[in-house]
Amino acid sequence: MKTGEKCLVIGSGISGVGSVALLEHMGADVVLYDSDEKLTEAALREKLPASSKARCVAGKLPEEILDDTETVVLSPGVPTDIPLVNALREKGAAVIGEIELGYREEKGRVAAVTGTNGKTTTTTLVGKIMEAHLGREKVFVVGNIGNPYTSECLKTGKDTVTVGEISSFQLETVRDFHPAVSAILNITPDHLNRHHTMEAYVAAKEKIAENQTAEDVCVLNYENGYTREFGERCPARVVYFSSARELAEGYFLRGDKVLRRKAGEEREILDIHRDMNLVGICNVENVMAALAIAEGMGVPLETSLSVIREFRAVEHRIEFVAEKGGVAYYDDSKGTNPDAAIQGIRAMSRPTVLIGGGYDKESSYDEWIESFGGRVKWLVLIGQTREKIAECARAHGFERIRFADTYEECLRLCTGLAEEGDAVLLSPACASWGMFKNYEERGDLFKEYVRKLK
Ligand code: UMA
Repeated sequence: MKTGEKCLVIGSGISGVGSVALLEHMGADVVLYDSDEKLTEAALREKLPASSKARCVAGKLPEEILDDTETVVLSPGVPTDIPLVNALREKGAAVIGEIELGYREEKGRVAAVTGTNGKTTTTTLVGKIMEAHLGREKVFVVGNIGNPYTSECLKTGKDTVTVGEISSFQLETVRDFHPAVSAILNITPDHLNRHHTMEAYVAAKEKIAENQTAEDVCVLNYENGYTREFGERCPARVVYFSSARELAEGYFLRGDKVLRRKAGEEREILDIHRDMNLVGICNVENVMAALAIAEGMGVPLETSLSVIREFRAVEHRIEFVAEKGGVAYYDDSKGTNPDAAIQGIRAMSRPTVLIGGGYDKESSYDEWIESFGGRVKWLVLIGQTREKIAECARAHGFERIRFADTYEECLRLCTGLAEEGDAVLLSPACASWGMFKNYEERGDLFKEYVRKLK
């Protein structure tokens, strides 16, 4: 980046704020822009450090900025095909994302994890394994997990490792991003309102490996059609994992044991009950992926195993909250799409009162409803998607549905419906946007409510 380069950062969330600081450090002339008309110039300025000289613009972007901009840095939540971004592209501006910008200052090695579900658990676990291997000060865990890459990249050095949780929104705008080890955990329909087609969503996920070579590693799920097929044309050396069959090469499950086959040699790695504290087959897959990523990063197996044995559920991911009045409460607020929510239901061993509904990502709910089996006894619905889900549930013969207008009412309703020996599961199959700031806020309120119950 040349000194004085005219850069436009779109979005004033944590990615935008991180990008402005990094660009100013690089000597760029920066404009921070947010299209939210409710925001003001002063509100944007408040988000930046006092020393920042960035110009702040909210609402409509003046024409002269559009003409002057040389590089645009998009926050993940900004669609790449909106008229503003298209206009900037047509005027010759280079369009990159926040991850790409952070990567330009990366000096160490990178392990990057994507996938529709399991990203946060796997990224957190890999981060902890890398910390056990290298020491905490040598590891940075960044990306969709809630920590912008641009806020950490300047701290990297030759001997550091960055572990990134990278969403499809973030992958759309990478160019030179080149992890030593990448992983695509699974791909199932999600975010179709943003990517429009499944093909575009899959293509975004595959970009995680686009700059990799045969010297790099890409960890893929053999049991997902998209990722298995990608393995046949992936530029990196592929390591597969499978929870459903024995593989000639890779990590797989046999009974309760995870095994590794490599160059014809077979080794038992762990027992999923004795050595893991996480529940559900999805977590066995996440652990296998983490083992493969850590191996790719050169971590001795014993180090990975000692971390896995201690590792507990990530917050808001099928997290046990408390047992009150004989009812077990689970927070799976991170179940923000039907596939993730299916994993939540599968992990339940008690009759379950399920909380569903939220922001409409144009998902289809059929498979989620079909996964209820006999487990879900009541479905309590809230948010924008509640009618759509109810209609789908009824079409599948599931009638035990209740509606709530507020979150508070929904939680009270669940407590009333649950009997001793039941579970209440918050696993909405929808994003929280519109009702909450994010899924964390939705999960935190649930946990606060449960903890206050007598
Ligand atoms: N905005 C515009 N123009 C637009 C769209 C948005 O100006 O066209 C503005 C909004 O008014 C808002 C700002 O952009 O002020 C928000 O930017 P953002 O949505 O990119 O949010 P950040 O705070 O920067 O957080 C982002 C990720 N958010 C999204 O992808 C929606 C965070 O992932 C991520 O943790 C963070 O960067 C750091 O990397 C959250 C997420 O929901 C957890 N991710 C999705 C998911 O997991 O399903 C993909």
